[in-house]
Amino acid sequence: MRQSQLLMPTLREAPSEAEAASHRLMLRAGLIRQLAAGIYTYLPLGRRVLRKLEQIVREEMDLAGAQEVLMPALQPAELWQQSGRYDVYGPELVRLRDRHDREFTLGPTHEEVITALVRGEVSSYRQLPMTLYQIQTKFRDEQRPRYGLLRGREFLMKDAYSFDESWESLHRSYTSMYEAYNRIFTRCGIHFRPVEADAGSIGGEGGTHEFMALADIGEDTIAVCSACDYAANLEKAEYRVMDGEKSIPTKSPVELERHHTPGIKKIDQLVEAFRTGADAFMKTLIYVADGKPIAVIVRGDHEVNEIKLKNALAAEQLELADQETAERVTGAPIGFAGPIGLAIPVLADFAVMAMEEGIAGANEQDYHLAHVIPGVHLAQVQAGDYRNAESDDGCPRCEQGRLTFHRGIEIGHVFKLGTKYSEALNAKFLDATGREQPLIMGCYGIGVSRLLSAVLEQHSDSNGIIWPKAIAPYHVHVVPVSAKDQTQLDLAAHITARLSEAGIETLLDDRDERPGVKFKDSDLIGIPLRIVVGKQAAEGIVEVKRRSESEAQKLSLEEAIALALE
Ligand code: 9G3
Repeated sequence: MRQSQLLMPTLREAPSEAEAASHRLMLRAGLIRQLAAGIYTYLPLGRRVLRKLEQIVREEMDLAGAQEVLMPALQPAELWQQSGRYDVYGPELVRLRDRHDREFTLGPTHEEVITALVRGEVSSYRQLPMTLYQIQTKFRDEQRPRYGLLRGREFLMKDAYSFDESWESLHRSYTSMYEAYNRIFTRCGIHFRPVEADAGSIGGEGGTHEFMALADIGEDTIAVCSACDYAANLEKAEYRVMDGEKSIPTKSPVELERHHTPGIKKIDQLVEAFRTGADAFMKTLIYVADGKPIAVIVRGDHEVNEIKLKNALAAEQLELADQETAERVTGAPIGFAGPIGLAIPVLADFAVMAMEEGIAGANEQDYHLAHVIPGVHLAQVQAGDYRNAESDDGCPRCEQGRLTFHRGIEIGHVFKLGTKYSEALNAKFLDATGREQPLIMGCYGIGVSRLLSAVLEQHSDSNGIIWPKAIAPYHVHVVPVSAKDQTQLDLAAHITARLSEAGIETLLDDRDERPGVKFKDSDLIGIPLRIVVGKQAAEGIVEVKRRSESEAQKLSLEEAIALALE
């Protein structure tokens, strides 16, 4: 390809609103341009990379035995009403009406559509197991699209759906997808970790794993064991509850002490006032779960994990109580809430139950109580794991490991759905005994356009992009130094022709630009191998440099071509 013809508008600087490194690089290297918030056009270089990512996904899906389909983006609202999700999602679900005034959604995902399709086509266990997938544009009207392709409103997803006759068979389908994901992300050159995750809104009865690309810009936090392969999204991460933390110490009851603590509500104020550590306090938070107020207590130095709390309560909706509700149920402003004397259910984290005694709000404005003893004052509470795992907590799986925390970008998510959608949409099959059973489903997503951002978050330096070879937009960048020196231009053209004939994707910088501009652009767009044709062109000597290395080497024409063909 001749660069003088290529639509590749590089920029010296990225617009200030681009915060993520990958977003800045995509704009500067001319990979994408924004049409509207969270909505992008892929320019030729970006499209070439996206296509290579798609192709890796497609190859591994096909190898895993999945069959490619392509479903519509326009989905009749009736399907979402049958699955009960039409009213669950708010403005994030794009809704529209057709010319006959019938309601449709622009698909954010395709559980309903694929289940309705299979309902009509699969009727016997002999047709199972079956996994279908597509690579298709999804629409989610995010409130805050940001970081370029990391969180867009229109994006490319590979979504696969498996159909099995039994849970054992689903486990095999799930494992097959899980292993394919490991191969896909490895081939894309991504540093990633599969982690145990929470099923979230999609529901489903089985396990679920997320694939996290390690990157500081990532919105997710994962806990990783230093010794074994345990890794989990912080939403779900467990930790080894130290032996002591399960048993409630039997401390002889002493009188509760009322302390006047005017306006002292925050843990750091309490630490100051009582001259003790945050771990000496019992922090009481009031939540509303499906409309009912509940109190949860965690140690002062811990944070409530709302996903764990919601799962423990089997609640559909969970949110912090507002000031008015908190005052009504505790008799005191937020900050003076405590576990004693509440008429609502109280849940206490194991670490609180393991305290000999603690200081807690007195449920009275400007007062706290010392010598709250779990064995005495919290005997009726529901003890459980309601806190976030902390760095350096013990690993829940192995004896000696410690948890470390990392930021991650969710690039894949696999779910065991069970029969949630097949029952809602009446997708059944006749089993080997002739009985009608609901199909057992799994669903498996990869953010293909998000992958592009994840790769750039991990593969760049101060000069620009460093593409992994498998997904680079071109393999070799041929750069004649002087656009006026016919010898250099001829040799550069010759090299480009030789490589192209050999199937090497080659970009020739035939622009009439100063050498400095050419080299800056070459470093920016990050093509893995550069062949510079300069002063020694007449002697057939060129300079070859890998984008991933700092040193260049002088080679003969044939050596350079041989290297490029490797
Ligand atoms: C919606 C909207 C946003 C959504 C969903 C539905 C996320 C929704 C979860 C999934 C689950 C899996 C198949 C591929 C893998 C992920 N955001 N999810 O269901 F209506 Cl507006 O999409 N789907």
